[in-house]
Amino acid sequence: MFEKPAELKKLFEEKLAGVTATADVEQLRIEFLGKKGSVAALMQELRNIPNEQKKEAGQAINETKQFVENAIAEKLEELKKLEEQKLIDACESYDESMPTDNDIGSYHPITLVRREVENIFLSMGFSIEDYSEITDDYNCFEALNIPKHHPARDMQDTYYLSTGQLLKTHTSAAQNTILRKYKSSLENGNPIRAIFPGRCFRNEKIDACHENTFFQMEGMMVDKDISISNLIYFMKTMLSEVFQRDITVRLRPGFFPFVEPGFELDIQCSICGGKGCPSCKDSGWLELCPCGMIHPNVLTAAGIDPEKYIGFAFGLGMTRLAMMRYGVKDIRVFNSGNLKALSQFTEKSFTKPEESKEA
Ligand code: FA5
Repeated sequence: MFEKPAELKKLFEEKLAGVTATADVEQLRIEFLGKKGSVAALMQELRNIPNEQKKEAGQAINETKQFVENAIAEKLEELKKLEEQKLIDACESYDESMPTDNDIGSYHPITLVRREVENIFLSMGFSIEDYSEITDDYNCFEALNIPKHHPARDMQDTYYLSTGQLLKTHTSAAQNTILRKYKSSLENGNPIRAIFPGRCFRNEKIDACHENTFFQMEGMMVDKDISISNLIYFMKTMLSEVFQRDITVRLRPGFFPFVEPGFELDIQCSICGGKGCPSCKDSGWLELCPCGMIHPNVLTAAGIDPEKYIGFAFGLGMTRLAMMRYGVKDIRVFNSGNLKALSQFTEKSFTKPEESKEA
């Protein structure tokens, strides 16, 4: 009877029980499953085993190998969850009732997050654009391939002024203006790379993750050879820079008349770690950054030839990003004017971008 697989399994179990960090799991994997690891060494020993025992010994080694593989995968999963929870708990350091010794005032958390995201996109060659909060039906809807009576308008009812103008419901309202601004530069061979943060307004039923006044940041890139891979790359880079760790996101199909194809990019709720809570409406996920490839009609509306040019656009929910970034459970805190709560966020994690204008 070839005892070594059972002995190896026992040794592995003892070592695994002492592992408390994901990095150590990798060490253990190399030790047991690596090319020069214990399981491979056991395989080598098969050569010296009498032929009639080879089959049984081979099976025992394979079973041990399988056991080690499964146990490592399970342990990794378990430790990842624990480590994530630790980060979440650390991010929950904000306490509304804490006294503040801040006599000189502080930046609003949305300003802090906005600057962080601006810095990230500046470093990737994007320009920062400004756009009015008051716009008109054409820019907010028509130029975005949302004609009158289109059902997509129902989701974005807003406040209308007596002039017929309206408060913008999304930062996409600036797309046509920005595309026109850079059209000739594009035709001279310079890709359009722009972000435009701004305040949006909607007739909204308010709850822990919906406000009637909130911030978004739109982004667009247009050139001759842009693909969905470019879009995903920029989204991933931005999120991992903001959170300084890998973030669990999911991409699913989403319909927006101004992109084709369109996606919903959701982020796992960092308040509950994906278990479900009021901040994410018990789903474990928060819609954060819808995106997609710019619809040809939108390019045409801006005088850009969709046969020659292609691009992506995204609409980042900045207020929700601030919730996730700082562990704020209720979106209403941001517009509350409660200085005790709002002055607890510090600016230590950003530097002011030169091109950015103060809100
Ligand atoms: C839009 O506003 C699209 N303009 C986004 C877009 C841009 C799609 C470019 C494709 C290409 P939506 O209504 O889902 O989509 O809002 C975008 C994000 O803004 C949401 O994911 C969410 O993070 C945030 N948001 C929307 N409504 C609210 C609200 N009432 N309160 C707080 N955040 C909100």
